[in-house]
Amino acid sequence: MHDELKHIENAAETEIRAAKTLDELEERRIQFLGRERGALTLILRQLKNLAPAERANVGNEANRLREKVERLIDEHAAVLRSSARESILERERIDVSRPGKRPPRGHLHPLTKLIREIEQIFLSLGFAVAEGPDVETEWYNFDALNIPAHHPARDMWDTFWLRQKIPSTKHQDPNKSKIKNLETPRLLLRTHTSPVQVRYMEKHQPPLRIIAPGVVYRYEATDVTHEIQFHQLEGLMVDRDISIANFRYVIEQFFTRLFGKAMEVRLRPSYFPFTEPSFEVDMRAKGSKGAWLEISGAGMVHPNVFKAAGLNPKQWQGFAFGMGIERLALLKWKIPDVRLFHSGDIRFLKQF
Ligand code: FA5
Repeated sequence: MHDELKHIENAAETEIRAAKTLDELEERRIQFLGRERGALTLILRQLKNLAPAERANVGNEANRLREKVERLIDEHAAVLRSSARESILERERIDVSRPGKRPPRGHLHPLTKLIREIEQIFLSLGFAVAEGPDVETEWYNFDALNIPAHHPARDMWDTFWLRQKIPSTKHQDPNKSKIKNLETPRLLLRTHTSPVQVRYMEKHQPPLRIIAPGVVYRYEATDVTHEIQFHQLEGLMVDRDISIANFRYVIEQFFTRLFGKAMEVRLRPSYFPFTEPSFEVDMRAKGSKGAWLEISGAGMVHPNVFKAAGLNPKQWQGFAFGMGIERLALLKWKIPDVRLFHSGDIRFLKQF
């Protein structure tokens, strides 16, 4: 019996430790401790055949061995469980440093990028950024800019007028009928960003330096350089002693920084009702013999505009300019057709 117990003990030690899974370990438990045919159980069953002294002796030894086998099983179960967890962790490991699958993402529209770049350049020159509404009144878009009703200069801007409900009268087509109720301003989609000049000067005392980028609308046929909806960049600088030389410097600085090379400008006499004198601004790379590109309208702020904004034209002087942002973009990126910007064509937009 002692030998048998010794044999079981040796077998238990090696075989329990050799179990590779919890299932195998359970088989080993049944093999040694199983109620029916467990090796140790069989020994304990034979105890009754032994002499009393021998019985106590072997009984003690067998119980000690059972405890040992139970302990071996528990210990090995713990080992198997923890390595099972490790293998699960290993299998399900997530390498957070691996490049992921990116969801497709859009990016800023090229015009938005360009406008932000323009704003940065002017901010660094000490200009603030101002805004005005897209739906404008006739007063700010025209009258305050020295373009009274019936003035032929109104023809310079083909206007989208807004149909309005006039209080206490029938529907009127504002293009055809005179509005008797002068309290109700006629509304339109602004044809240029110049109204922001007036709105800003009403609220701010000079000296002032602003740009006003924004969307404008014109009721005209589209082609490679004309859209019915496009962006303008308005600029305005007012102080006691501002001259065309100040304008030249600012605008040359702007083009030089925007195009990343030294640019020069040429001013040609022109006409705008809200500036006097007025000019068209042409530009080209400095020192180049290339063609001049017409890029902006500009001039010295007309005294009537100061008056409309509540400023004394004897006290203040300023320059203003207005240019098409799409036209700048066409030049900067050598794009052949302005209509691409609003086409929504992803193949075009992806290139920026
Ligand atoms: C004006 O709108 C004046 N308000 C500019 C100005 C401001 C002059 C301040 C003096 C002082 P004009 O109509 O020329 O001017 O338009 C200015 C620029 O807008 C043009 O030079 C051109 O670059 C751009 N532009 C005009 N029409 C269109 C169009 N249909 N599509 C795209 N860009 C246009």
